[in-house]
Amino acid sequence: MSKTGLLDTPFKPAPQEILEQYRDWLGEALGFKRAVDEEGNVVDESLLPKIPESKLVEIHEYMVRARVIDSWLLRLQRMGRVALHAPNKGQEAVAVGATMPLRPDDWVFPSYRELGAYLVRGMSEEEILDRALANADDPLKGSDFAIYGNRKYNLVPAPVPVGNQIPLAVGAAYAMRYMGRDTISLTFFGDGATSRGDFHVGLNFAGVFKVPAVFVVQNNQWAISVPRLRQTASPTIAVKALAYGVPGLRLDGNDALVVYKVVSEAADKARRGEGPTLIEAVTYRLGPHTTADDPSRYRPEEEVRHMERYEPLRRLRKFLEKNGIMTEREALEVEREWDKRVEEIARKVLSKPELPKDVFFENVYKEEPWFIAEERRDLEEVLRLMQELGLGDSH
Ligand SMILES: Cc1ncc(C[n+]2csc(CCOP(=O)(O)OP(=O)(O)O)c2C)c(N)n1
Ligand SMILES: [Mg+2]
Repeated sequence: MSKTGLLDTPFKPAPQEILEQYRDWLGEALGFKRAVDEEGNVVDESLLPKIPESKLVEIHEYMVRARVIDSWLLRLQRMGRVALHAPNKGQEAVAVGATMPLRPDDWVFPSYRELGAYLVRGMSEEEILDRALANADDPLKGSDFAIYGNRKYNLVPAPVPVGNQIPLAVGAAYAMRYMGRDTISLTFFGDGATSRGDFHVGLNFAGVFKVPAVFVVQNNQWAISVPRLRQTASPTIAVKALAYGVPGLRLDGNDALVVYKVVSEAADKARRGEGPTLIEAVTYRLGPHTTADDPSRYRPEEEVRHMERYEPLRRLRKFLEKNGIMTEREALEVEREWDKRVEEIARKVLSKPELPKDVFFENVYKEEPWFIAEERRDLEEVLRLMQELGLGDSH
């Protein structure tokens, strides 16, 4: 693709060079890339990543782990031990496929449906459950409005306000280049987030300053109860990037291999200083928006049944089996094994002590000011009183 400057020819059409570049971009933004179809058949050899079999087995294992921890979070929420969970089922290929090609020193800015990304970055199931239960080992010490994340893994805690991570990822990418590093940032967000100002602010800055960032849109067709067609009149989400001078492309987000391939190319490009890319990963949210949602009120069950045959784990397993890498039975064994392991972890995590009640006074000020000390004394007084009246425990 030719390198063109900004359009600086007022009162004239854009130069041929720009028109050609945009024609290419438009094709990609309206098209649809897929390496493996829902029956596990290779449909485009050129879109398969050139990675060893062991890497394919690893992709499968991470996707299994993401599905297993997701189901445990759901169970623990139903048991009343986890306050809220946003199910990931059906979107594991995007989270895993997009994070695996990154380097450990790259930065990941997830949304709230990327358990697979946390695992790939090195976070353990135990840490994820400690956080979800907000027990004494919770790395974020019970703080609300931040989901997981840990500096150890260059994994930024996901903000609850939709799309807030987009300008943060852009700023971090800009800072990395400013500091002369060749690290990049990758951020995940949903179709709904592309209607927020933060998306447009972030993309605009990224386009103007050619920051080393990769934007991965998990287009799962729904933003709570708002369907994709009510979200935007744009024919695709990818096409929105073009307005900011950023290439956008569209792919099958339930095909882990095409996600891996396209993200690794976008990451290399960003690393070489050739600017950002937006990738629209077309997928489907098989579960409810969160455990506080009842999707039967706004979407027909038949739609979900229909989309199940496209789900990413089934597809990868068919591909692995057809290529003699792993049988269906072996794949199910991997799942059973992880389910057993996570059950043990869940038992361990459930028996850990709670956070101390005054934990929210910590990590705010380096030195405690008088008014916090006063609030802390008030809390102690309330807790003492509650205990006297038999209204709570003694933490
Ligand atoms: C600024 C803001 N507005 C509204 C909400 C409530 N809310 C939480 S998730 C969500 C839908 C987001 O949809 P999408 O970006 O498609 O992500 P998905 O949940 O589908 O993964 C909304 C409206 C919020 N958290 N933040
Ligand atoms: Mg969505």
